[in-house]
Amino acid sequence: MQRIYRNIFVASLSVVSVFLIACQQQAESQSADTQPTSQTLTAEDARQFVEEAQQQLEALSIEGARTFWVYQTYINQDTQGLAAKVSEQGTALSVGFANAAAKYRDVEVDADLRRKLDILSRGLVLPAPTDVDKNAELADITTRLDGMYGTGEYCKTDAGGEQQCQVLGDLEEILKNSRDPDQLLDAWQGWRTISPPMRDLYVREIELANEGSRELGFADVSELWRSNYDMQPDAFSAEMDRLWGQVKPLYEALHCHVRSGLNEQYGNEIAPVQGPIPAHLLGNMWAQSWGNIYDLVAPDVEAEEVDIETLLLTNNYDEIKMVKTGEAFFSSLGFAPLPDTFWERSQFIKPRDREVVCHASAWDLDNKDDIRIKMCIKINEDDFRTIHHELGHNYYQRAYKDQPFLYLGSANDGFHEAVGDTIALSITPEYLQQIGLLDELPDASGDIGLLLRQALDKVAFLPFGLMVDQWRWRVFGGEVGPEGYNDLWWQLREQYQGVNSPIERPADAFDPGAKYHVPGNTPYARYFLAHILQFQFHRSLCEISGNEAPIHRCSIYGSKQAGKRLNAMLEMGLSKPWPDALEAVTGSREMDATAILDYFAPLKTWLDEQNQGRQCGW
Ligand code: X8Z
Ligand code: ZN
Repeated sequence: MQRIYRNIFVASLSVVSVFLIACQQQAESQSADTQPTSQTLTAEDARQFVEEAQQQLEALSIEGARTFWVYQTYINQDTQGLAAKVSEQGTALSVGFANAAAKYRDVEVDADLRRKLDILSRGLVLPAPTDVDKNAELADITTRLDGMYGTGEYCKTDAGGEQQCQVLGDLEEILKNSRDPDQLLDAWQGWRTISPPMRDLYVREIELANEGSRELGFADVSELWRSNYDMQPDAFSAEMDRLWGQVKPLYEALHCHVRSGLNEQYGNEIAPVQGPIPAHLLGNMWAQSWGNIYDLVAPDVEAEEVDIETLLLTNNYDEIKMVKTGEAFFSSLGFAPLPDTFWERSQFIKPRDREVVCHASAWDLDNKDDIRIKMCIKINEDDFRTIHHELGHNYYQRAYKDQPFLYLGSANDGFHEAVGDTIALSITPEYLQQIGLLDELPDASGDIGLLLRQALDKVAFLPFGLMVDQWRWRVFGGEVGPEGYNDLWWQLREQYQGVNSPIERPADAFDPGAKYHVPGNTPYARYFLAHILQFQFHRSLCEISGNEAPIHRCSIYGSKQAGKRLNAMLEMGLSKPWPDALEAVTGSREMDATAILDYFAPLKTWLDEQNQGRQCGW
């Protein structure tokens, strides 16, 4: 996660100080007493209001971000208390601004001012009710949930009677490397023991945030979240469905091939040849990307393998060198190097002696140059790619830093998630050779293997990227009560991903809570969009860079023209509707999945051949 505007909004308003209280009182007294009534409000009033809101938010954002940084890199009672406090104060202030912004609904203002007012009224992720006690309660819950995930571990007593605990990183290693179904199941189930205690807190959190959303004029949190895409909320849901419809046949072909490979490996008992795939067999804790089981489904052809993890290890890459390599890619496109403070202040490695949130994120602490990443890097391909992902956030943040405060964000949240991934699509064998990691280029017969490896991450992710918020939108909308949360989760997992739970889930299970973004309250539709957009960006940037090879073999490494075009989009920040930003890079104003389909076209042909005679679907 990066601190995009919506997150900054919460953090930025989340500031502990007398200063804040003064600001807050000022904001309240202004909206309550000194402001003219909505009948007499003018465009000039609106301009002044927005100006003042921006100033206050900007002033407060730094301390809020610092507090959350310290909390997430040093979780304990004290930092949790501090984080809850700033969250409480920040939400109160932001809700104040959102309510005040609504008063300008009927005032005639220019498009730029309207956009800023809209951002103020829709920018909260979890608005609290104006009631102070409820606001404090919500802040306490959100902070605790974040900490519960960060400190989660699975403990059991070993044969010698000793208590042994495993953290997420340990359990993920098992999911990635083990081919023993019992061990896989144990790790898979074990991680899910962290979340039952989250459920009641989550239920209350939603109650409070729905109430807060209603006060702001939204039906519920679902409508609020879906209203941030320069279109009507229902049109956005339909847009997601449309994009999914474009890629579904490709996903189904991949699913069919993978299920067959797993069946060969594990047999009918564990991995049935028909129906959904048990979720613990796919190499990833959430079955969201499947690259780690490439060996089980790889083509039979004799082509040299390009295994990035092996290349990193044999070339003695350490965590810092991995990040330096990511930075060098951006430099090759013409972006300025990262500041010294990035290297001094980032968290690259999991600290040994304290609890932290390991889930990767990118931060902008001062809305200017104090950009950082927070990761617990492991030397493997997933993390090499994630480093590029996080750096994409940082370079985006730096590119839009001169925008007004309310425009410090991406065109829509999917754009922020897509930038670093776009760069990582250029990690081709040729690029690896250029940077000295690979000696010999594989010939074209290796393309299918490379494409399959890529599809296991990118295509497999699509229905997961979609279903997480399908679940949350329904939960927020009250379509299902707490007793049905877990069943709905698995119903959607099966419907979209064709994946099921390997065992019956206990009555108190709350499996969504074992995925970071649920207790962390990060909207998830953004990742689905990013997985579509990154291929659109890649296709266009490849063209701009003069590439003539098939797009899956294209690397934009070293292309200043591509960098320039990308930067033109990045520096717009949130200042324009997203179709304008998309047009700046691609010339098109529509999100469109044909780019991902083009990229994987040779693989789709191959998968269809492999799947001949197999009964696909679930
Ligand atoms: O959360 C992330 C990034 C930080 S924004 C590491 N991602 C999603 C996830 O891990 O679930 C990137 C891909 C999807
Ligand atoms: Zn991200």
